[in-house]
Amino acid sequence: MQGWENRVVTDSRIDVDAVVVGAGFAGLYAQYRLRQLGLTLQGYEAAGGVGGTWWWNRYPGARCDVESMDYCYSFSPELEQEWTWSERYATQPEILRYANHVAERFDLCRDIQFETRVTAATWDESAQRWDIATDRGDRVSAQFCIMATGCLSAAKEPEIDGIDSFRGPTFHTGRWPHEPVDLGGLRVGVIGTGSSGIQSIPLIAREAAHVTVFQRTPNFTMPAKNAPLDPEAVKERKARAAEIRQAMRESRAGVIVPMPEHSALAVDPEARAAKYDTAWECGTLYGMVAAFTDLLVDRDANETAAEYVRSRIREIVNDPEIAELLSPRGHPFGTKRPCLDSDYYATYNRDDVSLVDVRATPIVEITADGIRTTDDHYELDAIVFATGFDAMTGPLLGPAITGVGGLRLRDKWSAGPRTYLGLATAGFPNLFIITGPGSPSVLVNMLVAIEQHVDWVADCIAYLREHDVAAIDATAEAEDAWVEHVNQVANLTLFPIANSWYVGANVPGKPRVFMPYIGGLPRYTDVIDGVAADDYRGFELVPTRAPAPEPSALPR
Ligand code: N01
Repeated sequence: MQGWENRVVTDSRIDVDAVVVGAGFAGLYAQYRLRQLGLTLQGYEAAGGVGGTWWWNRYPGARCDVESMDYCYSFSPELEQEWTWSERYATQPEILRYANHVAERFDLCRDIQFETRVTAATWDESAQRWDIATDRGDRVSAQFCIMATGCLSAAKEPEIDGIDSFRGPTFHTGRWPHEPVDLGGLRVGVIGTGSSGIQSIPLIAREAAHVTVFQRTPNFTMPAKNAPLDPEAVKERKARAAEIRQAMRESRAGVIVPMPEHSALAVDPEARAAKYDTAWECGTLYGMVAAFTDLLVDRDANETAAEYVRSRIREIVNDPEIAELLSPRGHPFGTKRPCLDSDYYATYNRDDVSLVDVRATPIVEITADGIRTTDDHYELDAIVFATGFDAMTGPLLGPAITGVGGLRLRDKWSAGPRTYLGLATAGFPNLFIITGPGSPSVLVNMLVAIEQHVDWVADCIAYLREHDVAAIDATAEAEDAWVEHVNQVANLTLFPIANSWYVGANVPGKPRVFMPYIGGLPRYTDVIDGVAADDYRGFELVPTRAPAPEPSALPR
């Protein structure tokens, strides 16, 4: 638990203007903005402190792959000036220190109850309010419910027989213990080669006696080129902070990336290779993707980038067979989220690291002392599950959310998430989602997306209060049109082809829907700002009822 004094609610029901679920970057900023409006608030957070994803993901090597000076709040120029990041890509402990600093500096925890999970939210039609319950027995009535629950916060263990029979310790990267974990001298198995696996494997390899990586799908990863920040560059950047922040908000992905001019197929092979060399060396997530105009929409153009990465893998990895196993061939470059790494491919040159292709020889079971595939049994002392998350919808469908007429969100979304603008879902009035499905969210710098959403929601609530509106609900027509638009834009790209968490492919039984909005921030900003300017077009606004007259004032 943090040292702050929290408001602990007893089992009697309390009334507040808004409940904010989550105390990650979205929840903290929501506390800040809504308090500014004079709202009474109750926050709930399942973790023991602030920071959201950075509170939970403490695995070795965890760091952000958006540059630290871009991956932080912009709402307070003073905060931006006083905080100085130490590295180009901040580590998890440094980001968590930042979250704690912000919380303390703006006194954001005074209305947050930690170690408390919201279990249910039920719309009370007669009161036009949400009735919210927690796993600690709290009951709260709130006019607004803000779901700041994150996109990648529902950790997912793999469905493997015998998972509970393993005698040694097991860890999930998204639920890493808070006490130090000593893997020294152990034979460690790692399942999963997404961002979490790719970041942690090189560090685990340095510590463990032997690492066996169980890879189902190789991913594209590029060198992060991480380094300490140059104090002069930091000074210069701070001097131009306002201008840069504005440019980030107006950019396609919430970070400033030089926009490409040419098709990958319109330049000769030498020019193309030179462009990819520069992108590879620049050490950013977006460099390669933005090298040419058509990498994410044209299969042949994409293949040039994919083959370039494979050629780099062959250069780095000594054993040609291992290099080939590490080379992604089943999905276009960039359509599963690419990664940034430090020494990932080179780690496979170590004698104490082995790679098992579990696409060719699937895992059959976890035994008391290891992992059995169709081909072999691997003896292990510890297992790390770097198996990802039930992304985007998982955190929203965890609590039982029930809207108008008893409609359950789980039923409404049984064929995939349906939202209006990624901010609201029809039939669930006054429920706002921060960076929800149908918004750019995970495709852009999350901090930019979070500030945009919280600002939009806060402005909306201010409008409702000014205009005596009790409830706001997306109309089914506006929602249908938005969902269709989100799908149409996604289908213009190569993204839906890949079995990624963007389409829910990593969760058995999850409906296959491309969840984020891929139209880019500028287009999205125009839409949501236009909706607000047009008195919340596409929403139905229910006026506050006049209070019931006093009995003495009733006509006799
Ligand atoms: O999860 P993932 P993650 N048997 O879903 C494999 C963000 N993030 O935690 O691809 C065998 O990407 C699975 O295989 P497959 C970032 O947005 C950011 O790594 O489904 N393997 C895959 O290889 C990222 O994209 C940062 O075939 C199994 C892996 O597990 C997102 O979080 C750092 C399996 C899961 O990869 C998620 O990343 C970390 C099974 N039964 C995360 N089940 C940074 O900012 C799953 N897999 C740097």
